[in-house]
Amino acid sequence: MKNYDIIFIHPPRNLEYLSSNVKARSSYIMMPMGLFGMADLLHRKGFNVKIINYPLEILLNPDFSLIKYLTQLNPKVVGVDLHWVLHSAGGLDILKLIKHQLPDCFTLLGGYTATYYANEIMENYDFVDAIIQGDAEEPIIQLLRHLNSLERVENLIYRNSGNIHDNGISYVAENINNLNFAKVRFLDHWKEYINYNYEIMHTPWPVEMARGCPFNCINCGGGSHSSKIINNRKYTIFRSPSRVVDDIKELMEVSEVKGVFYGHGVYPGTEKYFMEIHKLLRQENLDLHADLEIWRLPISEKFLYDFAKTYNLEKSMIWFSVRSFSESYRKKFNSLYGHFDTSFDFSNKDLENLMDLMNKYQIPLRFFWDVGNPQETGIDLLKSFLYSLKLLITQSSSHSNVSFWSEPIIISPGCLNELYSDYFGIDVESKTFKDYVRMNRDSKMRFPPVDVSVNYKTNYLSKIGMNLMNKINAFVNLISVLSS
Ligand code: B12
Repeated sequence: MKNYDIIFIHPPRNLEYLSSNVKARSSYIMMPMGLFGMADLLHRKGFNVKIINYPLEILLNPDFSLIKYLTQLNPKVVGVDLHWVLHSAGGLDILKLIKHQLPDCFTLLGGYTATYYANEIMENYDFVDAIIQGDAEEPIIQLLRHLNSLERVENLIYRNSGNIHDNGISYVAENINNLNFAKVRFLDHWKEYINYNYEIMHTPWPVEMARGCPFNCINCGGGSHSSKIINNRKYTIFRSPSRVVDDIKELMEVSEVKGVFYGHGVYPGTEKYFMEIHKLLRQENLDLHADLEIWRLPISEKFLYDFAKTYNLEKSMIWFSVRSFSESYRKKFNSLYGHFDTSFDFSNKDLENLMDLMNKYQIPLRFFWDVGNPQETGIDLLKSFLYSLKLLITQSSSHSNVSFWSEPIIISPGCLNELYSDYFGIDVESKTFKDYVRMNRDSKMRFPPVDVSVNYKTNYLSKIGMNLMNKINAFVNLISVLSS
């Protein structure tokens, strides 16, 4: 008799360097928020479910034995998230170990990366029994009900008598209001997870707002075009403001959580949506801080005033990906690729207006900038760097709340840059899933950009040049963060 219907296991980046670097950001202790939604849904449908965060368990007890623990729990299905490609080596190794030691366990993968590379994974790793592709809420219920008739499970690709069968992606979630993302108790050691996630990732608790995205940022594997290709999603859906606030309230009641990271950005089309959330939060009188990304300018003064009125600003942060501080480069990008990706369509004057408003309402603002955008030359990088220095000097002398951050770009599976790399003048090193596995297995999981490298070169920039520039920019970032 099996005790658990399903155990979800969150993998680290790799197992090789885990014990020495488990507390490093790039061991990737953070789990996809969808796991909480699925665990709660399955519980409500009568299934016995639990989540184990493997890097967290090793952090708490270096002698933790997953196999011993699973033997006690005796699950029918073990589901590993392969959402972020950075978990590819760790995810595979955990499933391999489980299949080897507990051959009766049905081994499952899911998430964006597992979906994008589903065929390659099923062909090359026979210890993976199946993958749920795309949105997984309904398919995972179907899987637990029909483990002996897998042809009835939507979105599933699986093995049958040595052959691989793909049921195709027919389930695309249309209503996510029935999901809860605050049911932390399904995770072993959830209190420790909340604390370490904040301490290691510097990210408050993520809240689901939406599925999909209306934009096409060229490096994003979750944009409009990519979502169609990967998950068969043709439009963006939102949770109702009151359901988002229900989750936040519940989280604050059951845990010490005082901050959230909104999983969808603000842009002219979502200002009203966020302001409805803010109104409900103010009615509840919650002492909350929030991280929010601007996905497109302009953002109105009315919205920023509303944000400032709602949150504890000391720990809140609004992020904006400027990508490049060089105005002339952004113009060049816009003229070449603006019909796909409108994120470069703003002037330095727009940036200055944004900083003025942020300073007016004392909202901390962090710019995210990149090295290695398409058709970006050494001169473009220099201009971007010089503008960042100018900002650093002017902002720190006026004691403003503006800072910068950047990380080496790792091309996301299924993003425009990867799908149409020739068109963007990019030569991606990781062409297959196997390449990503190798890259992640080799990572010593130290602080980026120390051992995190870009995985491509461009028409104008070499990999070595981009890695060097990322390290130089990291100093500017650090000074800006310390002086903001
Ligand atoms: C919000 C968000 C975040 C938030 C919240 C993350 C979180 N905890 O979930 C923050 C800002 C913290 C974040 C961090 C990162 N993110 Co992010 N993020 C997003 C964003 C904008 C929306 C995601 C979302 O709302 N998902 C909805 C939730 C409910 O879905 P879900 O958690 O994925 O779960 C569903 C499925 O994936 C699947 N599933 C997931 N796990 C499993 C497991 C099993 C067994 C099964 C069957 C199914 C399954 O079923 C779930 C329900 O349908 C997307 C872009 C986009 N528009 O999609 C990028 C995106 C997903 N992120 C991305 C990346 C790269 C990252 C980082 C690695 C960036 C970095 N270098 O640090 C980190 C991850 C850090 C870590 N692991 O420690 C990439 C992933 C590309 C890829 N294939 O690898 C995306 C696509 C953006 C991009 N740049 O391309 N992210």
